[in-house]
Amino acid sequence: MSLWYTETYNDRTRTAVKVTKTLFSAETPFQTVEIFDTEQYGRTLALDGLFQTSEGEEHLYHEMLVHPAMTIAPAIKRVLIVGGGDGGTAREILRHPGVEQVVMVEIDGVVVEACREHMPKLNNGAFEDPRLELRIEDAVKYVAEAEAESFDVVILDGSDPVGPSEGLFGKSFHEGVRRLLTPQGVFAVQSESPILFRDIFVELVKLMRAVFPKAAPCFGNVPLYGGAGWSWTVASKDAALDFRAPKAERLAHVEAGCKHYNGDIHQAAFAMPNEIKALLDA
Ligand code: SPD
Repeated sequence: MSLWYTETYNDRTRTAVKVTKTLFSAETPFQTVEIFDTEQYGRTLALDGLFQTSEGEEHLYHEMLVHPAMTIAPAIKRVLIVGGGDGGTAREILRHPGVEQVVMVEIDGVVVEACREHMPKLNNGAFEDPRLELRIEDAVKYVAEAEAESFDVVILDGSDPVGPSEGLFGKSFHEGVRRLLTPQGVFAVQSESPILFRDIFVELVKLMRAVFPKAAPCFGNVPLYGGAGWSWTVASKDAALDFRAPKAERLAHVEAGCKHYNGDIHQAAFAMPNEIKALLDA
């Protein structure tokens, strides 16, 4: 028997995917975690009824969250991941040979364990990499207490700004990230859909521009998230950092193993549609 799993965004818009089998379902202290099989995208993770990632199209999300930041950052030795329990972000970061240590702070250990068991392709061995330190704890607290200027890159792979991720969209969290980045450090976040969740997108980019000397969104598509286009935003503590100048050696190494990201995509992704430019400049 199959049924439709429906994610409801508001009273105007929904996305539905046909489910063939439920593989995992649990109520954790933080959220409802579900993994199911789908005909369209293969194994799919949902948290609190909201689609997070799927084996079939996750590369469109994880490659765009990670590689624009990782190819432009002046240094990439120490990287912090906030969230990212499915392991896809860690997998992409660890493909950069220049990375010496990754600290991943995920609030919900159930997400990590369920994804390791039911969606192992997502992490592809990242959790066994000796460079990865997994910490199951609240990232808001971790960021507030971590040593200043101790990370070259911070990648925020959170869910939507409801439930356990709400604090990750606030000013004090972003100021905390700025504090623990090195003077030329780079920060990348998933910044929601500029079409479906326009207000959240605009507010977040403006917040990042207020907290960091430089921040710019890049754009792509993640079909699982409503099909209306998605965004990621990169910020830098160095106003002079050129976001359109990925380092050639890193780019060549990483794009060879990507299904989506490459040098052309990098340039195109930072192109700003007129209506978005007007909203962000308003
Ligand atoms: N609307 C869903 C946004 C989810 C962003 N995070 C996905 C986690 C994938 N690692």
